[in-house]
Amino acid sequence: MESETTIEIEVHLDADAAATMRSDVRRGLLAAPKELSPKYFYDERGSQLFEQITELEEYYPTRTEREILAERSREIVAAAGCPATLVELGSGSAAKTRHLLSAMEAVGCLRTYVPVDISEEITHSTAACLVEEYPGLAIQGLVCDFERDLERIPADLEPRLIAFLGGTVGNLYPDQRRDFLARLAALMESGDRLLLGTDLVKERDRLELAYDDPAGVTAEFNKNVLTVLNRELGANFDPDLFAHVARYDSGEARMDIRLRSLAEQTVSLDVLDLEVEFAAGEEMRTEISAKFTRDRLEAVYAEAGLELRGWFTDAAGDYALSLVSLPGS
Ligand code: SAH
Ligand code: AVI
Repeated sequence: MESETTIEIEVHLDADAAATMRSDVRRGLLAAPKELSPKYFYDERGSQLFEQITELEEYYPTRTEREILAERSREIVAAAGCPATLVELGSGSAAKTRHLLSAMEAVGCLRTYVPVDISEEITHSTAACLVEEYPGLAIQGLVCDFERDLERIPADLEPRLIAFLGGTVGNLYPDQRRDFLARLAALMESGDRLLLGTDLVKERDRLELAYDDPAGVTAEFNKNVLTVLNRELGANFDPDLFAHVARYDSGEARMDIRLRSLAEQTVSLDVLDLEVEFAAGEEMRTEISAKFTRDRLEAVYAEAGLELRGWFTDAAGDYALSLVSLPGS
């Protein structure tokens, strides 16, 4: 790369984002059953806990996706038409993304990386590391809610490879996922490609262990959302009065992750001027994590106006990366 190394990070966690959090949490706590959005897991501590999860023996998705990227990134970059820009949704530490960036650098097409993440701390630290590792790389990061702010992704940097790794698309409900992918499709030009990481359907025992590790890291990650609400919304949740629950729902083909109240209790959220009752044993959903098959994904893409162009999986068939484009492009 001959261009100058630069970092620009726009932050869109403004008054509107705070208002969105207040209305999301109020709606979720007043719903029956109660529910919180997984996007609120990721404060600085939540991002650190997720990084610890990725290193657990039981949590196979990260290392499997890394293996596929390590082996196939050159092929993926070539199939994506050697793009100059890599946009990454939910970029986090971008640990595995290095394989794609290095493959782009090796063929001489890498110019710009656009990390898009709701966690400000991790986006700044990832950008600082990447400019050291890739001299000449221009970083144009966005700290925002990718559902709310998708249309802020720079449009003048095509052809782009838009990566959405880690299986994070599985944390969206089917209607959210359809709208999200259709909005992405509307932003894509014919030369753009989407690279989507998805966990695949497998035996219940492996799935449940991956989301309920014996060391309790996933339990701590799950309960961290309560600490976020305590800080951001003046709440008084006691994380010790909730238990982590992770069950596979084979009918819906998704992990269903909850917090179970260990006692009858009342929690107040001062900023919302709200008091919420929990019955002993009551469960509040904090995340779903959908598991897919190739057929189902083809239907998901078609419904959003997209087409599957490439399929990259590990030998055991545990995890897949899909290369997706607008139809016929
Ligand atoms: N891509 C990384 C991280 C996955 S963890 C990997 O594969 O390991 C999910 C990431 O998505 C976190 O970094 C989290 O902060 C981010 N995230 C979750 N919901 C988001 C949202 N609504 N908008 C933007 N980023 C979000
Ligand atoms: C970020 N996302 C894809 C993870 C997953 O596997 O659904 C989040 C996670 N939740 C518990 N463990 C990991």
